[in-house]
Amino acid sequence: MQAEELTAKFGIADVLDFVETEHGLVRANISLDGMAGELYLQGAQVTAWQPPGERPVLFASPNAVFAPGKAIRGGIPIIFPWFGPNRYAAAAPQHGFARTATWHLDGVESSGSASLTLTLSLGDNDVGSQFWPEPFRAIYSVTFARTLSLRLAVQNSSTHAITFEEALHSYFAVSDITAVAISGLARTTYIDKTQAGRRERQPAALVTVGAETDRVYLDTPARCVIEDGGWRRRVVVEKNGAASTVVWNPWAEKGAGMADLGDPAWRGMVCVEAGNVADNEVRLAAGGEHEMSTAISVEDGQ
Ligand code: TA6
Repeated sequence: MQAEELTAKFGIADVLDFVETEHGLVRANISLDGMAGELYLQGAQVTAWQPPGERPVLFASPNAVFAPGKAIRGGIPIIFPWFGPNRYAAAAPQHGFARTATWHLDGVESSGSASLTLTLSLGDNDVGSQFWPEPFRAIYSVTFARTLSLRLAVQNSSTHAITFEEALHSYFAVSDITAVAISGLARTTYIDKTQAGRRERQPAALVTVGAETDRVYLDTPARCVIEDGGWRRRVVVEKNGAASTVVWNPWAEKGAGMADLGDPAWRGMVCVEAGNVADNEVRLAAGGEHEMSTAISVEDGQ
């Protein structure tokens, strides 16, 4: 559906409208009681969320590419149905097909000035992936409010069990990556992707970043808090149905080498992702439904 049709069908004056960008992507603009948000139908990707009186909470790369079929660098890409490179098909796109597919907007629910929920879906008919030819339906609901709430449900429409990985690959804006500490991962095991997947133990209570960091923390359903000493704020990431937590920053060399990120943009982001990855991948019975959700909120820091 085109932007005008979507605005006619779902638009709410001064709260929600849809635009088509110069590159042909459709974006929803949300404005609610001083809270601002954005979501692209491509990837059902939230690219902005800013509660009233707060700095932007989500990082959007100044060099991001907004083009059909291209992953957008920033916001909250949906990673599904595989995380990273596909273990069984080297030719498959990194991080699955959900983030570059165009999702359907199925519904909008508004509760006055308090919150606005968009519900989107994607099915096997929309993607027809040779790399993951499973009959499925994914339903994603995003609630923009003082808290940003995201819920991804996956339905197995086949007569056999399916297996998949998933993540809400959230990019958080930070004052500087060296001023950040992440709690909620102490004494857990992580897969270190900078060390060929070696498994390590997280010793310290707080995760800090002083070099390229690319870790899949296993069996970590607890909430995480990103303490930003520079902006004196805490970003709280609650998780449900998500057993893994991914922490990523490419650091200087890789960051500068990424055309859609660059230097010094890499300093202003940290990914803390709720997901089910590697050992925590989801095995879903025939006809079953799996749900994962995350809620992001901001508190004043020390
Ligand atoms: O979530 C961390 C990670 O898997 C890293 O390995 C890094 O590749 C990052 O995702 C970004 O991936 P992308 O395909 O968006 O460049």
